[in-house]
Amino acid sequence: MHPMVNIAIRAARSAGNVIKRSSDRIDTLNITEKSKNDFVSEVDQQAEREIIRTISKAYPDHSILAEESGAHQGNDYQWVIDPLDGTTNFLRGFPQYSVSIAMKYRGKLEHAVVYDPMREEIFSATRGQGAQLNDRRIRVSSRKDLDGALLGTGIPFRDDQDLDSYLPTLKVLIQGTAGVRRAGSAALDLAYVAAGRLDGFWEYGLREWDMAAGCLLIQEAGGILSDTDGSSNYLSSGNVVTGNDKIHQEMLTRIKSCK
Ligand code: 2AM
Ligand code: CA
Repeated sequence: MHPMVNIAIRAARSAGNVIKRSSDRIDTLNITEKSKNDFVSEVDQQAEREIIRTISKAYPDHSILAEESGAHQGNDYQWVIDPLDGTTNFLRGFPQYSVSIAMKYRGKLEHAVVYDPMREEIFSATRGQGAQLNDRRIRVSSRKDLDGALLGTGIPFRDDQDLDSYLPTLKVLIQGTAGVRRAGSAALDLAYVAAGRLDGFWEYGLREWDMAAGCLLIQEAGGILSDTDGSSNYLSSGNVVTGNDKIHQEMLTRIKSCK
């Protein structure tokens, strides 16, 4: 395993410990609303500090982009961090959330870790080296079409998101599939596509820290990702559709038919 993945796993585990310790005292947490329905707690902030401390100790010159504290300028290596993806779930005791850490070198994704502290699952990948769940190699599903596929999505929750253009995509992607899940942690949803648990996933308006690690996991598990308009801008637009090549193509065709 690459030393940077080891550091990312160490950082994710220390954040996971903060999260697990706090999960039985949710009532006592300090919570603020970043924007309507978008929450942050002292746990997000403490978990992020743990991650940054671990990474900076190993790599003091690297840059960091983190959900709660923003950009810390350094060299061409940049760590993209979501300390607690699925905060709303966490704050309700709904056990579906994760820690997401990606490393980019000169803008290109090199390493990824998504950690589910509730299930002790570590999804990891290095560019060109494949993706793993704990010590086992993972692949995207081999399903040939949307008939019977299980899909994940994110339903808009912020006031500034365009629910009216999302809903038709939900309608066309429910038809003929085995169903659609809205689990609440985009990083974990993407990891589930990499592991073949979901056949595909789409969401609009994600931020880079929600997606970066999950996207590399999918690439390394043999999946395809694109923007919902078919371009390759998904990391900057935050609009993503993904699955194996056939599922991705069919999803994209149906999504485009909604325009
Ligand atoms: P966060 O917990 O790190 O903010 C998927 O929809 C993404 O949106 C999640 O990964 C989650 O990341 C973010 N999100 C923020 N508020 C949300 C909410 N009320 N419902 C669902 N997702 C939310
Ligand atoms: Ca997030």
